[in-house]
Amino acid sequence: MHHDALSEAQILDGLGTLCLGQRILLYERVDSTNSVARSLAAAGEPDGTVVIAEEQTAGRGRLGRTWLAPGGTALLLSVIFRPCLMPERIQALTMMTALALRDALLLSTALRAEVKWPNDVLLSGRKAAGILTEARTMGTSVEFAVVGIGLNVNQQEGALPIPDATSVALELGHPVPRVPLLQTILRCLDRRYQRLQGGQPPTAEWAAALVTLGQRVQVVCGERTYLGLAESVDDSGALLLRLDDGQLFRAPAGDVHTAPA
Ligand code: BT5
Repeated sequence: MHHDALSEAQILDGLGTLCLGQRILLYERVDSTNSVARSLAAAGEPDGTVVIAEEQTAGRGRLGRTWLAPGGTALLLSVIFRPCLMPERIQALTMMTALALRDALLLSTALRAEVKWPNDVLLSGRKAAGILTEARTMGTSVEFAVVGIGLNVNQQEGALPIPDATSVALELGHPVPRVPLLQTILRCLDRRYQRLQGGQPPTAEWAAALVTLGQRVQVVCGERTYLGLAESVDDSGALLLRLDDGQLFRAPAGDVHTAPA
């Protein structure tokens, strides 16, 4: 197994970002970088702080699911944001992060990633990264948000938890050094965050990047399943599904599966 250790000094070397990674906190092992980042944010840690871990003992997905990655193989990080966003626009952070991951994968590995609604990044149709955005709101504003990124980098086949997952190394046929890839991700995120803070929402670009749109899909929202054509998304990140009876259904969150034609 390829193991290239991360170091704060290497990550900061020539980083050149405006906001992201002004502070980088690197841990060998934590329960979840999102949990660590949330506590730090609640204690006043500034916009752009990055929490990274080599290993998580309780990595989280949405809805109590787990995120699994063997130590030292993946990129597991959470970014603290203090965005000028209304709480109902918080998914803009997930959108910009998915786009930044796609940008960074193209720049740094030449792989062409796809974005799947609502929070996945795919390589060759398989899940290579997941994004978990959590926010604390105060009235009509977002006090802080934590955006967690789990990107499969150097995992080999047996090290992936589900058959539908892949890694950068599996796609390229060889492992890659994680530090330059991480730096590229932070730079791409930094640029997109500046744009978001400047008032430019990522929705149109995100919609254009989504493989989900135009597909006939099954959307699972809690206990219920809806079948229809994924028509568009709105600024809150919700999926607009054209049901077979012609009605438009708005799915604020959920999971999509390709449906038989
Ligand atoms: C996600 O949830 O995809 C968000 C994952 C975010 C993980 C990062 S790691 C750093 C930060 N700290 C945390 O504690 N979390 C964030 P969701 O869409 O609910 O998908 C979760 C599902 O993805 C699981 O139930 C598995 O089926 C699958 N999964 C778990 N580990 C995976 C992996 N390494 N690669 C691909 N799929 C995985």
